[in-house]
Amino acid sequence: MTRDDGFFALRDSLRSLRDTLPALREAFGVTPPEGEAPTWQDKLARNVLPALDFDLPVLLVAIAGGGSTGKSTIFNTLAGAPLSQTGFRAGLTARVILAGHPRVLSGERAAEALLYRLGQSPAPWRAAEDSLQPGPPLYVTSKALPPNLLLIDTPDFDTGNEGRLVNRARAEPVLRTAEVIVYVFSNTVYNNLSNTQFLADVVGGIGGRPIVLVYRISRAARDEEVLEHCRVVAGRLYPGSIGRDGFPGEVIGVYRMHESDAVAQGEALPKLFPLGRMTAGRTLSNLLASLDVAPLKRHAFAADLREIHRGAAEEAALLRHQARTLSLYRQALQQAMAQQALEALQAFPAQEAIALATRLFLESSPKYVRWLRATGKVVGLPFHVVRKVGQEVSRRLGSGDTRPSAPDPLASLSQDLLLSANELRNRLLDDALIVQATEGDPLLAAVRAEASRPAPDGLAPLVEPLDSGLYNLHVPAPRAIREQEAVILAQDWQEVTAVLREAAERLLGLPLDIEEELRALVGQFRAGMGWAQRLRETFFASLSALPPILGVTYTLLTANPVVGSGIWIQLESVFGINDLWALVSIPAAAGLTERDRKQLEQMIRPVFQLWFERRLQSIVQVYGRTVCRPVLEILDGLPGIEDSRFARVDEALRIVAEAG
Ligand SMILES: Nc1nc2c(ncn2[C@@H]2O[C@H](COP(=O)(O)OP(=O)(O)OP(=O)(O)O)[C@@H](O)[C@H]2O)c(=O)[nH]1
Ligand SMILES: [Mg+2]
Repeated sequence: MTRDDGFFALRDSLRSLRDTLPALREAFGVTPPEGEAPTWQDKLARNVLPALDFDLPVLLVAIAGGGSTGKSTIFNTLAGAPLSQTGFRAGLTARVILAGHPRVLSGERAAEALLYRLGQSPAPWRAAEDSLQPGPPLYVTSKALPPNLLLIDTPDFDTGNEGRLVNRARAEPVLRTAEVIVYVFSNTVYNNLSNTQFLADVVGGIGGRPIVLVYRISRAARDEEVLEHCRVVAGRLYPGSIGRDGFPGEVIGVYRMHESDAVAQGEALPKLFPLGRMTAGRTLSNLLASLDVAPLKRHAFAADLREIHRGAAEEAALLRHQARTLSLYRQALQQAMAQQALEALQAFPAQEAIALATRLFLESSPKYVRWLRATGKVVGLPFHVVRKVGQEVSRRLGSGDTRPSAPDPLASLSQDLLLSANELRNRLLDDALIVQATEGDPLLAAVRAEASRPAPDGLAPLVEPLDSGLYNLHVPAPRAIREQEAVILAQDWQEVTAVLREAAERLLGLPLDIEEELRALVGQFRAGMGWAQRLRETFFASLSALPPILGVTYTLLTANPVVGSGIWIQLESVFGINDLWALVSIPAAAGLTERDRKQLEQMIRPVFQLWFERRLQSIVQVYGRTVCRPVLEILDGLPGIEDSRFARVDEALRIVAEAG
């Protein structure tokens, strides 16, 4: 950690705020009209960042003081060129001059930004005489200046003009602009109250500035005497703040400058002799170069930084809220899609499922084959043709290779898909998606958390408790979605219908690819349950009495269902929906004994779960490609709460907020 790290951290944070927050805002589709950026952004770009937007810590130092004290002479010495006119007449310098290394003072815009408090656009310097005429501030580059120093020469603030000290009003914004003030005074005025009082008023009013005292006095004066005079001046500037060496902490350096004819005649440059312990023998340039710039900038821009922080934090909070609203909506939409898919998944191909399970069971059980052989149903079949046994069972169950003989299952599935899709579309047009949840649903937790936060745009979700541990979650549609109502409405419904019909064809029956997975499961539960040994001929007989397609109903249940005539199957959390149960109904006419029902349940459960998982996913995907596509596309195009830019903005805000 070097001393400059603080400066770079502050600079980079401000740059990051300048770039990241507006980019995020834009990503949310908000673009303020030209010239109507939020105040914080304007302040940041115009006032604060220009003073930090350098590749090295740069200090803005103003040379201030009474008339004819030698300000311009020091300015020229540091700048390495006669930029400001000097002379014996007090009140000579009539304008502010800003000088900097070309690396930092890159042009008019930089000068304007640095001097924004002066309220006048600076003009380029052409000749030293320019400083004699009143007018806008001047700016000039000099390669002799150290790049870390921006130097301001100022008009004196004590020239009398019809009894009024006109320069004082002008000096205030200049001193406010400066991050460090070099105060030049001479022996004749050091004890003059009115002179120091003005500066005291200003630096007091602007919350203090670090100050370097330059005392022009005869070389005959002893250092102790010189220091004593400087203490008097310092005490006036910062009353009540006495620190080390009898100087207030704000005084960071003291120099004496001898009266010199050579200097007055322009034959020599003035020399500044360091005095006092805080100066520690350093030249003025070295002293300034050794300063920790970040706290000085923070100090000079304290009010601006506070305002920038407040505005940016407020905007970040709003955008974050929007991102959370979007993410909640996306989750709710997933659940709504899953719920609508459930409604279309009413027909479980039980016959096929039983046949498949049986076949896989047979294939995995040589014992069972022996049992079948013993019953004489499948005589003398070698093990390698055990597959045939499965097919035989299938045939006996009225299924297998033949299609289930329901009343046009394809037509009814297409119809269900379409109805569900239509309902889904209507839900997308609502101001809020309402989805049901139980206590364990992550969406419920997310909605609760969001409902407890402030909603700057008024879009707050709502938790509505229903009976028996169920909740209705009202998740507001984000602005971006509402704005797309027309797009959602304008969807080509015929095309949607065609896609759904085509999907229905692929969704009939059991998914082809579940066999392998099921085989493993069958092995597991056969070993666990031991139902194999108890399978009886009458069980198979009872299966053939089942209707070809069994109706399924889905219910959110917070307590285990009472076992009834059907088969209850608890489903693994689907798309964040917990506590979901399916009831595969078995008509009483099937005449299953309790034992048969149990056996059927054990056999059907894993197939059902696999079937359900795959089918549900497929249907949700189909809805995602059709009815929900416009909405999902919008959601995909918008930043999520996990967008790294939020974290960057937070980090930047944290650094900007740090006490200076
Ligand atoms: N003898 C002597 N004269 C100096 C010294 N420094 C500056 N001067 C002279 O004092 C006069 C005033 O100096 P400036 O640098 O113009 O003073 P200033 O503070 O800029 O004055 P204004 O711009 O009028 O406020 C000039 O003639 C300088 O040459 C010094 O150290 N010794
Ligand atoms: Mg001057």
